Amino acid sequence: DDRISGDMLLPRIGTAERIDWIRARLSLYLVMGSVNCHQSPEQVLKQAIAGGITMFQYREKGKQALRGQQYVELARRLQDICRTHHVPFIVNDDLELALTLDADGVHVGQDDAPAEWIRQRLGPNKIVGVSAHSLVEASRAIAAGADYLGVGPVYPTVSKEDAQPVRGTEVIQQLRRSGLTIPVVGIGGINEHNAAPVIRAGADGVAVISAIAAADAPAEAAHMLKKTIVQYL
Ligand code: 3NM
Repeated sequence: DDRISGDMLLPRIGTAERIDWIRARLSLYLVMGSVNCHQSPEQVLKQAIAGGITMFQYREKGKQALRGQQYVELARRLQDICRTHHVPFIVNDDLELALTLDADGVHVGQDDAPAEWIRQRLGPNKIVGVSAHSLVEASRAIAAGADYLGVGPVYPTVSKEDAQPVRGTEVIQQLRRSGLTIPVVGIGGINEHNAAPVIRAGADGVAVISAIAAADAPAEAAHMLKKTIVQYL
């Protein structure tokens, strides 16, 4: 079935409509787990949606991360919220959870399961995102069937322990200069004050954790970020 997050229709893989659909939903991508939140994850997600996020990734990582039943139950609750508001719900690095929940897609890094495998197991009617840190990794991800790329870290981040060296907007520019048109989000240390160069470099949006999840007012934070992005898109 090609219906995702409740009743949205994901256009067929390989079509221009599919690419446009993904691109539009990358403009403000919230990535989050319970560890990143200063209030309940459900409250943060609801406020972030009210503030204008366009996609959500459940990323439950780190020493304090939920496990087992609690991990699955939080995922279900966040997925419900996403469905109600027609926001795609993507699972970070856990194909089995994505299949169990019938999530809208999976995002994998370079050290996770290969993107080819994820695409094969999910089929064409789900979203596959891949983290890429270079032109070579980007090209491989595209060949493997990625719908979009996450490129980072653009700026220093406190949210990922094993983050690669900071690359600024260089890799994003390089991808675009080399003619790659795949939808791209910049990630890593992005906030309303430094988002503009990411979009100007050729990204279709930004993915953030702390700028929204750790904000005192997530709705306000999302809204301010969205304003900046839309202005430069
Ligand atoms: N991936 P924040 S950086 C999850 O470079 C993640 O691929 C990165 O969190 C990458 O917005 C990162 O708080 C953390 O900096 C992003």
